[in-house]
Amino acid sequence: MALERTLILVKPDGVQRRLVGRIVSRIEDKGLSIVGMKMLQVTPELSKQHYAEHVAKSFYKDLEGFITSGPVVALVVEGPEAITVMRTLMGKTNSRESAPGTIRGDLGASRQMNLIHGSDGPEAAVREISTYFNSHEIVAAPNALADHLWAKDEH
Ligand code: D4T
Repeated sequence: MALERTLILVKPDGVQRRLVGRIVSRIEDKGLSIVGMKMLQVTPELSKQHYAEHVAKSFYKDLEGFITSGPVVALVVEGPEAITVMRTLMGKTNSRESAPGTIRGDLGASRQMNLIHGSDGPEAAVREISTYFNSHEIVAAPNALADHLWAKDEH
């Protein structure tokens, strides 16, 4: 099973609503490792880079206004199939449709203000991690609990 890294953002709504701790706790509760973490302000330039696939869409202007409206917390999260595990933990993009038990399903009710971003595949993860983090900001952190979280063939 692939050990993966994924780029996670707690979006400005999550920071303003004082949900950073609860969201980070849910990632830790799942057994995933945080190997990078910082707070930053997304600029319009960074937003266009991050949301390159959406720049031409009708909702982009509002999306840029939202993602640049306040600080975000960026994390690099590592674990077996971390990209898919995080997407499942986050829930569907539209928080009104996200299942209870997911971060968006439990804590939000908006499509745009959906609290958290997670890379949607391995290529996006590599690109997004290098967009937000320098290599020296990522810490190699062997998971001492791995043998209690996953079977040998799962990690
Ligand atoms: P991110 O990238 O923020 O984790 O979101 P998703 O991967 O879950 O969803 P996405 O790329 O389809 O959308 C990016 C971002 O745009 C917002 N959005 C989306 C919006 O404001 N209006 C819309 O109509 C859509 C489709 C929500 C997430």
